[in-house]
Amino acid sequence: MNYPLVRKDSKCMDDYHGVTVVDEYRWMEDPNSEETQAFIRAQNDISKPFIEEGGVRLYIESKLTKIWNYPKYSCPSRHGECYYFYANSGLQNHNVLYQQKSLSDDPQIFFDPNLWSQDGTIALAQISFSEDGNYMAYGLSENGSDWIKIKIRYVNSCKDFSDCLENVKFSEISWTSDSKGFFYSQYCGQVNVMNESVIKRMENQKLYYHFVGKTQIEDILIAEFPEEPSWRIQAVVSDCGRYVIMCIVKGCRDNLLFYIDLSQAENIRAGLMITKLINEFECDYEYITNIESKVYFRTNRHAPNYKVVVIDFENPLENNWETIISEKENVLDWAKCVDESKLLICYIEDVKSSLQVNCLITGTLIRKFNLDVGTVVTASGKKKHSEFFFSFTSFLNPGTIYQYDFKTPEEPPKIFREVKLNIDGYSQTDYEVKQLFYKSKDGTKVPMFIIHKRKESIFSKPCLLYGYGGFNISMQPTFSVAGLMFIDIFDGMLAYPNIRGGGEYGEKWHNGGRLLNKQNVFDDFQAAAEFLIANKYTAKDQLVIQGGSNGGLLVGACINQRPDLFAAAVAQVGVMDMLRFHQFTIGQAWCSDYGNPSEREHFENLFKYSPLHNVHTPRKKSEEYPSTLILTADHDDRVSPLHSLKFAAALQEAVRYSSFQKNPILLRVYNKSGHGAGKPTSKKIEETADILTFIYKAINVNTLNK
Ligand code: X99
Repeated sequence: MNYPLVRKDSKCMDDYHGVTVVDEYRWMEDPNSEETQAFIRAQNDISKPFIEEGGVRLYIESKLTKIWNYPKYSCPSRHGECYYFYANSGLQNHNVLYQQKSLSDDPQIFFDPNLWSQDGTIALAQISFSEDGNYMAYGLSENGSDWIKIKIRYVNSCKDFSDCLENVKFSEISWTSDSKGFFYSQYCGQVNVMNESVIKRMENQKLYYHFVGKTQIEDILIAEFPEEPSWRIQAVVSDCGRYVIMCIVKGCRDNLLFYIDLSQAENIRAGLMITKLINEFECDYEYITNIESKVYFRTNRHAPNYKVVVIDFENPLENNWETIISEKENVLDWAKCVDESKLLICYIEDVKSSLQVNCLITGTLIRKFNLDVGTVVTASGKKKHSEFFFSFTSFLNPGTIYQYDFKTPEEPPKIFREVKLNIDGYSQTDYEVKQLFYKSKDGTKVPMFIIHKRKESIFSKPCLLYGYGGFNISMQPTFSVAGLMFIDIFDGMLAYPNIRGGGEYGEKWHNGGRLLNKQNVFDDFQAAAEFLIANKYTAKDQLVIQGGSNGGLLVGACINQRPDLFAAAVAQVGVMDMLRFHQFTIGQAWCSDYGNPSEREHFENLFKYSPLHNVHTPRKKSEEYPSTLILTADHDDRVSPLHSLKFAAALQEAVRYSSFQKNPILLRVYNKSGHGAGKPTSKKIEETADILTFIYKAINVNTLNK
C-alpha cells in the first residue's frame, strides 16, 4: 500500500500530569481546513478503489439490495382517534408514517420523509403527538446530524404550521395535557456555528416551552443552570398532566430529579417553581406513571438490577418510598403503564427479553407472555387504552408485531403483522442460533450468541465477531441483513459476545467494564476470539472483528493489543483519541464510562488503551496489524470524524516502512452522513456493501456463494 504522506506536527504537545504527549495530527481536528479535506480525499482515493476493484462489490451490492427489499412495519400506536405506524415498501430511503382511522381502514400516508430530499439526507428523527391527538410535533435532522429542527403538523389537514424551532439537540418533546404546546430543550445560539458542528462542545442546554402557532423567540424559558454547563435537561409531562418531571443528566448514567407542579400555576410562564427531589448524581430514575402525587420510577437505587418505586411527592423522603416491584435476579429493562392499572414490564434474562404484566397497585404478577429467544424492541400502549402492541425480533426473525387486549385477558397475544423476507426458500429453520458461555481472562463467565447454517459443518468458518461493551447498553438479538449475507455468501458464522460494560446483567456488568475496569471489555472480546479459535469454530485467518462508536474504540484497542488474533477489523465511527474525546460535542458526557483525562488516575488508565496512543510499528510477523477498515462520516457530530482521521494517519505512519505489514489500513469517509441514526437505506446499503467486500478481500473466504 502506498499511503499518502501526511504532515506531522511534532511540536504539538500537551502535558498530562507531568507526562508529555505529542499530538502530531492535531491539525486534523479542524474539519474545515483545506489540509484536512485533502487528507480525506486522499484516503478515499485509496479505500474506494481498493474496495471497488474486481467485480465482487457490484455482485455483493446487487445481492444485498435484493435481500434488503422486503416490506417492513413498525408497531402501531394510538393518538387521538387514529392509529399510526411506520412502513417501508422495501428500499425506500426512510420509513413512511401512516395513519389509520381503525385497524381495518385503509392506511393513509401521514408523513413521508422521502419527499423532503432527493438523496434521503433529511430524516424524521423524532415525533410527539399532543394528548388530544390533534397535533404532531416532529424533529427533522439533516445529513445524519444530532441537531434537529422541530415543526408541527395539524393532524386534520395534514398541513404544517409555520413554527420552526432551531438549536435543538438531545431533547424530549413533551406536550402539556391541554395540547397548547410542549417542553423541549435548546442549545441557544448554535445556528451560526453549524460549520463547526462536528467539534463544538455542547454546553448550557436550557428547557423551554413552545406554544403552537407562536415563534421561537416567544418561547418561555423554564429552566437553565448557568453554573452547570454540562447539565442536560429531559422533561416529561406526567400522564395526568399535573407534573413536569425533569431528569437532569451530566454523563450517560445517573440523574437528578426535579419537578414542576403545574396545578400550582395559572399558566405557563417564566419563573415556575422547581422542586428538587434528588440532588445527587448517584442513580438512575426514569418516570413511568403516577396516581396523583404518587409517582412511579424505574430506578437502580440500592437495586443494581433495577426495581420500581413509588415516590409520594407530598412526602418524598426516601424512607417513605414504596417498592412496588422489587429487584430480581434479572434486569428490569423497562416498564410502562397500560390499561389504567397495570404495568407492562420487560426483563432481560440472559440477554433475552421476557415480558410480563403486573398490577400497578399491588405489584403482583398478573401474567407472563411466552416469547421465543429474542428481543422486544418496542411496545406501544397507553394508560388510557386496554390494548397494546409490541414488536419482537431476533437474529433470524425480521419482526413480528403482536397485539394484546386486556378486554380478553385469557387470549394469548395475537400476531398482528409479520415482517417477511423476500428470499426464495428462506427458512429460519435452516439456521441455528446458540447461546454459549465462555470464560474471560479473569474467569468471568460471558454469554455469546453464535449463528450459522444448520446443515453444514460448524467448524472452521469465516467468523464475524461483533461487540460494543459500554454505557449500560445491552446487545440483544436483532435481525441484520448484513449478518445474513455474511453467513450465506461466505459460508460464515456470526458471534455476538455480551461483553462487560453493557447492561445485560445490570449495574454489575456495566461497572465491570467502565472507568478503571475498561480493560475488561477488551479482554472479554479477545477471550471470545480465543474461545472461537480454540474450539475450531473459526481460525485466525478467517476471523473479522467489527464495532461502531464505543464499539469502534473496542476494535481500535483490540487491534493494538492483539494484532495476531484477527485477520480483519472494521471500526465504524469510533472513539479513538481517549485523551481528547471530552473536548468535542457531547464527549464530556462519556466521562461516566471513560473517566476524565484531566484526573491523573483516569489519564493513566486511558493512556494505556487509547487506540491513537498505542499504535505500534510491526517488528515481527505477529505484530502485523489485521486488514483494517476505519469508517467515519463528515457530519458525525456524536463522535467527531477527527478520531478516525487521527487514528488512521497514525496507523498508516507506523506501518509505512515495516516489512512485516502486508495487510492494508484503509480509511473511508462518507459524505452527507452522520453517526448512524436516520441514515437512508441507499447509504446503509452502500456502507454494508463496502464492509462485506472489504471483508471478502481481507479474510480467507473459501467460496463466494452466489
Ligand atoms: C450519548 O452520548 C447520548 C447523547 N444523548 C443524550 C442523546 O444525552 O442521544 C440525549 C438526551 C435526550 C435525547 C437523546 C439524547 N450516548 C448514548 C453515548 C452512548 C449512549 C454515545 O453516543 F449512552 F448510549 N457515545 C458515542 C458514547 C461514546 C461514543
